[in-house]
Amino acid sequence: MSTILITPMNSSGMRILLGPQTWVRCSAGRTTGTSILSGQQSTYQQAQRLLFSTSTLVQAKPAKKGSVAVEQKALLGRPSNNLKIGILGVPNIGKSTFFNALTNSSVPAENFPFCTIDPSEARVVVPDSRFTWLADHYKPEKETPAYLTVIDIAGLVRGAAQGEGLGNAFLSHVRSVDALFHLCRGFDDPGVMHVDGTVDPVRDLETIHYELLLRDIDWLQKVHKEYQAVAQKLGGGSGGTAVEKKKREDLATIAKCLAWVEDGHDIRTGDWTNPEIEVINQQYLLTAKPMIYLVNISEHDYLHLSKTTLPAIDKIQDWIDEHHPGDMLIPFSGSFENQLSLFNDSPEDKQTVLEDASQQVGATITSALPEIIVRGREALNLQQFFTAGPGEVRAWTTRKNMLAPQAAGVIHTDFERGFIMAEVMRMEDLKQLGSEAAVKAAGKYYSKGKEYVVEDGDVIYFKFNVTNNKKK
Ligand SMILES: Nc1nc2c(ncn2[C@@H]2O[C@H](COP(=O)(O)OP(=O)(O)OP(=O)(O)O)[C@@H](O)[C@H]2O)c(=O)[nH]1
Ligand SMILES: [Mg+2]
Repeated sequence: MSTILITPMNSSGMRILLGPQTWVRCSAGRTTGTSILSGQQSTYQQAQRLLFSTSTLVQAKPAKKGSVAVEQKALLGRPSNNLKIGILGVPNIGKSTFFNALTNSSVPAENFPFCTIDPSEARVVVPDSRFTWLADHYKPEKETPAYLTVIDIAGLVRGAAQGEGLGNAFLSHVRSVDALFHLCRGFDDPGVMHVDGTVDPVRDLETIHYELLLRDIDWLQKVHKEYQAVAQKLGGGSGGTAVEKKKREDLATIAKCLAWVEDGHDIRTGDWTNPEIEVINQQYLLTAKPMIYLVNISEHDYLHLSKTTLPAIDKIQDWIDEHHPGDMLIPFSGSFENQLSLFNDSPEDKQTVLEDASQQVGATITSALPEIIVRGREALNLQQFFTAGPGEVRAWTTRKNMLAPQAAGVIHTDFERGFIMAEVMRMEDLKQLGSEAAVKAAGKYYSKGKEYVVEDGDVIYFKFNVTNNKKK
């Protein structure tokens, strides 16, 4: 598990050290909890089988009568559990090299712009010490971890919103993903050409942001014009189709969004109400997508990151703080990760390489990729709950804020339809007390009803009745 050290920063937030070389800075209040990372790599079987237990239950206390329900904040983005993160950036900066190292793939990564045209997709196991613990504890026949789906997309150049480079095709690839690793080049190498002639990560970040923003402005202007025409046609009367009435109702939110982007802000940085978020989610706006910034630095800089500050990284961080406060920055080295990935089939050799590198520089060197995967999944607002038993330990992916019956529906639609209750153990209780029996004996095995919001890391057994007739 990686250590998280917090050192004071300026007024904009805190600097957080994630192991010796990966650091991120984020605004106060946006730091995440316990790291779920595990350094262990293993191969997992993918068969699916579920186990259910009948057990002594502790009934969860019902909410007090008259208590005020706290409204859950709606999430920007598609309401799906099958979300994808794309790799975004200007051409020829190491996006495909990063994709290959991250997903153990071998898509072309050559030294010319627009080497990538069609997007590539791959899945990568999400490292999670809780899953590893469950697998060690239950010693199941099958292990099915959580995955992150990553898409390598084509490079974007200035003017893309007007059709430059791959233009609209590229932007439709960005539209099809749910969050973005925004990669920029921080390494100097005269052998690797840059489309703008020089290495300047902040300029590159601005290029991309400007194009995404232009595209959203263009889109919202069209939608605004259309909704405005409908609203004028309907006036305040009761006429019009349901679709037209909805457009009239949504016009105010569209106007608010348009003003926001025309002012130079990303949609995701706005403070939107839940009904506004519902309207925004219908528009698939590019600047609504969560973004994690990755700076590809040289191997030398990466290895010495814990000992020196890099002006390039500070400049990027300042730019993020000013324009996109709260977004995360993670430095990594594409060439270092690429070399490490050659040892993916031999974890011992990989460990030796890391130990050698650590000895050489006098600091603990680790791969940045596990942290990047975990942060990418968090950016997608995905979390996992577990089912565990001797047959299978499995991580199930849900969006955050999901109610127990919906989470049960991720396993099978029958579970949602016939949901009776969820028997829930908290992972911390299970780890601390050592076994399911001990958790039950301690009165920490809870029975939760259909209003229960599933928490990240819950170990759940669903009870359901499939003899119910389907609702017509
Ligand atoms: N020196 C150095 N070269 C790198 C690094 N990462 C990638 N490269 C080189 O940069 C060139 C472009 O790499 P790609 O991974 O294809 O870049 P890309 O961003 O996917 O490029 P497009 O698909 O054309 O947009 C290749 O020659 C890589 O070997 C790095 O960390 N250091
Ligand atoms: Mg590429």
